[in-house]
Amino acid sequence: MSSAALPALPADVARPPYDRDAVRIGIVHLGLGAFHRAHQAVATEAVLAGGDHAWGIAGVSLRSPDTRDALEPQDGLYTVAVRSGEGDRFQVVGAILRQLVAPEDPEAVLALMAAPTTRIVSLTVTEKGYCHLPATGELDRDHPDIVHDLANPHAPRSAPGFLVEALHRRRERGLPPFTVLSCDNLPANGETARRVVSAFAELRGAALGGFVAREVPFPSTMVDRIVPATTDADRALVAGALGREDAWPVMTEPFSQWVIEDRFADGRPDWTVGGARFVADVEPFELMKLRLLNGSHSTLAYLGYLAGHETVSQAMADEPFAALLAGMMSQEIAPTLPPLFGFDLAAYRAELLERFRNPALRHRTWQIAMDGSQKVPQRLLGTIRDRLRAGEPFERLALGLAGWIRYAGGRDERGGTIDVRDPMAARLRALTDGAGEDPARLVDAFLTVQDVFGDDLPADPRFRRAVTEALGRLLAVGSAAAVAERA
Ligand code: CS2
Repeated sequence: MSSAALPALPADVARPPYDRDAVRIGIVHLGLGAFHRAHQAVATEAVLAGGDHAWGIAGVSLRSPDTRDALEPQDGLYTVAVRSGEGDRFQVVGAILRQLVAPEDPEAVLALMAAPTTRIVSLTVTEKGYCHLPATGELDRDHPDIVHDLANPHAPRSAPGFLVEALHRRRERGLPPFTVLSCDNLPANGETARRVVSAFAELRGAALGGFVAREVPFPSTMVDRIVPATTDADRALVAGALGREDAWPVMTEPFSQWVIEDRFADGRPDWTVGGARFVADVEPFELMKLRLLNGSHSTLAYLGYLAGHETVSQAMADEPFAALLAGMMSQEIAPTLPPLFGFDLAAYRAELLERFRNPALRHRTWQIAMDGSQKVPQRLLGTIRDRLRAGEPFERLALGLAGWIRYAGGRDERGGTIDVRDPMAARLRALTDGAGEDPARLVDAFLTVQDVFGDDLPADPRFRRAVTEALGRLLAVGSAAAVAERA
């Protein structure tokens, strides 16, 4: 794949219809992963195709050079493969004009973020990239990257560290701030970003803290598109369809949704041409998506993995799993959601189940199971809190949560080791190791983790009872049977 190869691609492969040399970089994106490339970059591609050339993207990887190493030799071009039971569509995207690797050259990243032409800094750094305490959303001041960035403000490692140093430089130079656009799956993601960034700025000095609090907009967004990690089989599929190698294509579904609060410091692209929607308040959309989609996804990931299902669509083909999810959505989650005017929630739920069934995507349960400590609070615990407040049952949600506890113990149902990826993995493992196979002791041990559960849930006997009972069933009969009991 390269610019020179574009004219020779098969006719049905979409490609940039604009002159890439005429595009200026207006957006710096932190977190150059597959999700960004299949979501915001595709919407931005539509803006560029529409003739507004002020919004090219410079993509920054905060850790690994892998994406840059794959894309740079391809002139930043890559393929988006949209897959479903109906067939595949391919689009080569040109919106990402530069690729940077922050640890190699933090100064280059800061210089670009502080450039007058940069008007938006967007983020997909995953939940843990915010360096916050998941239970409260506050900056984790003891986080090693935060400690590092406070001592070395000119060579930061964390997203808050980069944002604050770049904003500091803009302020010194009398430039307007950029808009910080969080595109991560966090509740009130803009507000979460604002809290950690302004707390970090405040630690660097009251004047900088005040500037961030007063001048920098942090609109919230709801992002939705399923993007499983790319495999070698996917690369082979794309090479076959394009007649060229693409070192790192991204695989996704037809569905895509992006809802954005319309609060920008210095202009923005008209992402509506790429299907986005601008609203005054994103929160109801975010809650709906995080609770219905991600809450179900995580439930399916833990329970499905334990039952031996490798992918989401395999788990969905196991009827009790699909029934558990349908019941959880309609009876336990939907009643907690604020009404969204003109929105058909039942149709949305049905569509979600169809999306999870997509037979053309191989979305591994193990991938979704990652980083549970960072995901569970907004995906399951908020919903459970609302159910407790309303005095209503939540046994399916409790089973999903028990699935996480069982999974985090690191042993599957056949005694094999689970490769648990989570910033708290060692801590959680130690808790479960001490508690053996006794559900009550396991739950007691887990509920000491206030960073995840807060102090309210551990103090609620109804919560403790429901989770202990669910975990008891998981341990006694295994995941498949426990799911069938509650389906
Ligand atoms: C998934 C999400 O990996 C995960 O945790 O639940 O990435 C999910 O696919 C997206 O949020 C869909 O928009």
